[in-house]
Amino acid sequence: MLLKTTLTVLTFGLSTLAFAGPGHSDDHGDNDQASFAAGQPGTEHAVNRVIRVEASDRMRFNPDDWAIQPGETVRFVVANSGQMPHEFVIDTVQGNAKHRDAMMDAMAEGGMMEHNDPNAVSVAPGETGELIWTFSEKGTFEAACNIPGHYEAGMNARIEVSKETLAQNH
Ligand SMILES: [Cu+2]
Repeated sequence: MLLKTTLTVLTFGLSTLAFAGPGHSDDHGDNDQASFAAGQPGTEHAVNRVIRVEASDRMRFNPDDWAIQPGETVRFVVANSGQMPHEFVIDTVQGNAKHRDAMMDAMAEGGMMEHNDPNAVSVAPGETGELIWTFSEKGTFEAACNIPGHYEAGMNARIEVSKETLAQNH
């Protein structure tokens, strides 16, 4: 399992090198398209809503259920009130499951995984992190803490992106 993952990463890296030619320098070889089904990273000036979230050692996000309109750009302000690190990753349910598998592999190799993904923010104990995200697609997504054991203990939040919330505001 571990070996297979390493080989996959190696192979992928090599093929990216092989196909990276002039004009393709902006191609992010390590970005998994599926992980962006929930939308895309948002820009500061596009923010039209701020959502404050508490991440606690009770393995909960509070609140943990959001209704969002398609096209909204949200600044998530994630405050870690606990004594252990937490993270906040916006993805599909399947995307977060894949992310947890990758984290388990990284841990098995003896290290923690660094989170540079644009759909994720890691928050140290007592700190506050921010993530700006544009929800361009309708659907049901989730915010998850994929640190081993946390999601399973309940550290996830539902994000419903639908036009119905838009209708309610008009
Ligand atoms: Cu956590």
